[in-house]
Amino acid sequence: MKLLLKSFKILIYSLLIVSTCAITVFAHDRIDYGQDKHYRYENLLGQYAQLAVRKNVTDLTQREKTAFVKAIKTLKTVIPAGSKLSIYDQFVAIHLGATRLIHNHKGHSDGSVQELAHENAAFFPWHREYIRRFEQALQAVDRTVTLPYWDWTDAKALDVIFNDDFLGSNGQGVTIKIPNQGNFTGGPVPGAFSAANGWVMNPALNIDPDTGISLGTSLVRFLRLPPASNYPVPKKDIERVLALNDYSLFRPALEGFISVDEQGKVTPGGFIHNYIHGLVGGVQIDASTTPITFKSLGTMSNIPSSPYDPVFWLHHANADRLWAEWQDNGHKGSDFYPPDGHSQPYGHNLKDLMWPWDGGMSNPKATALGDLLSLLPKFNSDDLVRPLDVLNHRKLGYTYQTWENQPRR
Ligand SMILES: [Cu+2]
Repeated sequence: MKLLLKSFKILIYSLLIVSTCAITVFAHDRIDYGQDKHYRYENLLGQYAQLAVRKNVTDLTQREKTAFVKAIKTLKTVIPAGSKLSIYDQFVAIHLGATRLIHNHKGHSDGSVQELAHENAAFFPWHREYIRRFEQALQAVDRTVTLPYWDWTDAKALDVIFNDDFLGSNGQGVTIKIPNQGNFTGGPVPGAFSAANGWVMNPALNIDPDTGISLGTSLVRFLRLPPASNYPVPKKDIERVLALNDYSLFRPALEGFISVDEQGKVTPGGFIHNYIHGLVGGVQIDASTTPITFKSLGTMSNIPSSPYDPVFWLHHANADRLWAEWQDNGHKGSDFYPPDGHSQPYGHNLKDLMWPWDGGMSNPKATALGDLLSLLPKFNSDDLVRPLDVLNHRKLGYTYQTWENQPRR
């Protein structure tokens, strides 16, 4: 009898737990999470997993800011066995490689330089995988750290991020005179991310791949240098992009190659994600060329090496958050992406493997990038990632805080 009672109790308890789980899963956007920014989430196998919660940078506590900077600086100093680069620099090398390598994919490559991570459909999937791996590297240093995101429509965010107590201020020491606009300052960043404090960039990786010219060893910012000086990004601009149903418009609109107005008229230009790269790094218009070209001055505006500015991770967490929001908002599943069948260059179709997680299927050939090939980290042959594999960010083990505090539209 006692035993029966005991099993009955256990049954009741498990029922209680199951019903709590059901509510929990149903309302997972509203669950409290502990101070370590993880909350329990029932995964597909019915087991609890911890989802890392990415917070708005303006909501970070001082302790969280300090932990984030400390973990980043640790990755900058730890050099894995057999590597010439620190873990942080390996991440930069991968980004640079993805922008400017020649890949020979068996059966479908013409041997030309390919962009694996930008300017096409894999922009969101590739960066989702890339920044998740970086977040996991940070968590190997300090398991409480998650990537904060930079909501570009948040006026406060700029001062919170570019502050001496976090990612450092604007650069200093260089004055640029812009006709009719005044004098603007930028240059090497002082503080925790200065070369004097150990933030020394590898000149072979901090490079303009178009010219092959190295951009030196210091983190450089020209914050809000005209013409890329408007901040914050208007909320309606983001909402208009989120309302686009077609991924082949949503992606270039958020990446920043087109803008789509209310009437659906498409204008080419540099907007949103691309614009923010310029807002931090600084770009100068060179009117002496036809067509007019833009010269990047700082680290963020030279996109191939831009992960050398630690704000890169916050910037891309936000791009990923907006993609996730678009997905949650009626665009779940794989129907929206280029299907298998090579309609796009290799790496951008739904079931293409994304270099460098392609099991060695591509044989990258360095172009003008010196010994980049010898610097790249090696990945296991079974470490394979396709756009299809990263469409559900929760399956990758993280979510965004936004949806817990704000009513969904
Ligand atoms: Cu990128």
